[in-house]
Amino acid sequence: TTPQASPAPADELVVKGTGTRYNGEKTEVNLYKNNKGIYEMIDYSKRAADSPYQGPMLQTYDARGHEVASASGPDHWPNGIKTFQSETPELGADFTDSGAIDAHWAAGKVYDYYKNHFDRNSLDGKDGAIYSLVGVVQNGQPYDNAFWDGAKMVYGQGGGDYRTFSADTDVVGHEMTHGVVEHTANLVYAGQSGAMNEALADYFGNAIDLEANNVSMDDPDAGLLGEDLCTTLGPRECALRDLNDGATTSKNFIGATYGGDNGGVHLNSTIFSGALWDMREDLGSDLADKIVYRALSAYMTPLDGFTEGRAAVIAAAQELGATKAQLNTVKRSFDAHGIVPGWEKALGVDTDTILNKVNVAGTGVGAGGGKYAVSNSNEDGSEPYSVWLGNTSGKGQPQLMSANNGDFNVYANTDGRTVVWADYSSTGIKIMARPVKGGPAKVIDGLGSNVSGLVVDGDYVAYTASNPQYGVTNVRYVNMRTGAVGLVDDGRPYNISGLPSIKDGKIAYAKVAPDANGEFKVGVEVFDGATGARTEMPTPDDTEGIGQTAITDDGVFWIEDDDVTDTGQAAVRRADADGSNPVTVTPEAGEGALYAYSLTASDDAVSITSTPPATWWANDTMAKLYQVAPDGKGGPQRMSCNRGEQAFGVADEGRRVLWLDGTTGYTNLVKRDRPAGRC
Ligand code: ASN
Ligand code: ZN
Repeated sequence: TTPQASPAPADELVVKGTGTRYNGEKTEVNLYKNNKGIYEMIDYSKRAADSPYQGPMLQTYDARGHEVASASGPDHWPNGIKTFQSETPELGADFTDSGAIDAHWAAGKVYDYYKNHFDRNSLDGKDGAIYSLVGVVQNGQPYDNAFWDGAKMVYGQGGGDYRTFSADTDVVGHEMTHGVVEHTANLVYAGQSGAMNEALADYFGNAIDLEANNVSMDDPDAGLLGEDLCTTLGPRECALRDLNDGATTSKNFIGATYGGDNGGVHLNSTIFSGALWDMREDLGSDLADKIVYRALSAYMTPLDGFTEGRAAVIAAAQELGATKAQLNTVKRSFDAHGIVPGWEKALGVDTDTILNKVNVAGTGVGAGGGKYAVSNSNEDGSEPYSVWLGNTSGKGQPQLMSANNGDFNVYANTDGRTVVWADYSSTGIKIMARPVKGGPAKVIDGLGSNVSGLVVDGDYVAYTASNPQYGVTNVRYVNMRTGAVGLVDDGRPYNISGLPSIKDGKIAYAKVAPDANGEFKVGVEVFDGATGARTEMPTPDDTEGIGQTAITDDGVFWIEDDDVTDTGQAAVRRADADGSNPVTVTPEAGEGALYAYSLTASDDAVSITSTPPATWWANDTMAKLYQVAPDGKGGPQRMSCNRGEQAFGVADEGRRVLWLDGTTGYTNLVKRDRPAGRC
């Protein structure tokens, strides 16, 4: 836990030390000489003499070699770390190379900026102590990042191409501004409000960098964030972001779901910060900074989106007496970045929203029999997940199915009669089932670790779990009526099975198993719960990979990758449940080929998630849903023309599909009842 700020022993509270910054500049730093005569990186100078509070304001800790996990979160503090210490007030190369000088010096500059411009007393506005932990690592390796964890700044040690992340004043300003944001508007760190949180951290981070280092707004690199972090790359190549990148909502808004950068908080921040930075260029730094700070501290609220953010800045400008011309400049800055009321409408979303802001990562959506089941969290995704059930039509109110027990309730699925999910707690994983019509939730199985991929139909539930006996994963099934449990592939040594689907007591799954010659073969199999029989589906002997399966009254479907030399395309194939009548639903190459990544099917349609190869985030290369007839006739059509990420598609009945959609910057559960066609 956070150490208490101890009242200072009557030694020398403020001693001027000297050191050298990463950029070679000699600088003064405030040190504290303790009663053993040691100089510590503690700065007592910042607090006003008449402050009712006591103790050190700024403390910079030597966290070199400590794991980032031990340092992140207000309740985590690495074991036994101490402030940086020296026997003399002249701090040598070690203090430079560790990033200690820059961290300590810059923290003082950030404090001064907020105090001098806005009379703000520290990050919390209440003279709260400021802790900087410098030099953490990740799994013993360089950690190329920095963050505000709700109570302190933590800087990664860097290494190779990167310096320790305190090396750039804008990064220090950015992280400390997260602290200011938390104690003012408290913008929720997800989706659009999260991108604004990031934008404000970048805006003030850069403003502070320019002031502290005497750089003018006219400098072509003034809008770069993190440009000084690199050991070899120049500023432009090194920078993490550029507030002058000209990003707009219409061209550049990345519709990632919560699983991607909390819904694009960094990916979309320069749209908002770019508008603020334009304003700063046109109004001058003094007025612009006052307006932005006033907007942040008096007008913005936690769930604001870009449009509310614009309104907050305009309101602050008005309150501060901006002229009509200045107000027009403010509006023009937002206009130029596409931040205008109703901008999301122009995205042309063609889906029905079933649930708003489903802030969960990695735990999909289930559907069947007209019902959906999905995990949900709170506004910033920080709360344990609970399972909700609702109608896929969108009518009526969703119901809470899992206990509010502090566990992570995940991988929910339903056939319209029963809801199943996995309850992850600190003591283990339970497989839960609860009737849709009412009645308590029951534990139906309790074995396994790494549980995922739950499916349910009628009496049967199947899921993937680690099999401790052979250290592999297998599909396990439960017959809820008889209580029978087992592994679909019988748990034979070295058999691996996964990606299950289920219909009328038949479970389809992908498997890897040695053949008679001991050679490993991948394939698809169907296990019949009633007879115990296993039927192989017709896949080529030399297939390279099998993906998700689906089973319906119509047959068995699977993803099949026969060529690993292409750019990642994969075919979708089907056969009757007895393995006969194989059909290529979508091919691996040529017209209609998809980057098939996942699959879901009803009796009327097969819906395929396609994920083209990508080296960076772009709407075009994020997951998209396609739908095709079970026999492949007519070829695949786009399910929806929404331009953002379409993740965790799940078929209900008919042609209806639900999925998590990130297009608007919020992770919404959406549906369509038929494909959109061509986009
Ligand atoms: N440096 C990042 C930031 O402060 C760390 C993070 O992703 N939270 O935004
Ligand atoms: Zn940030």
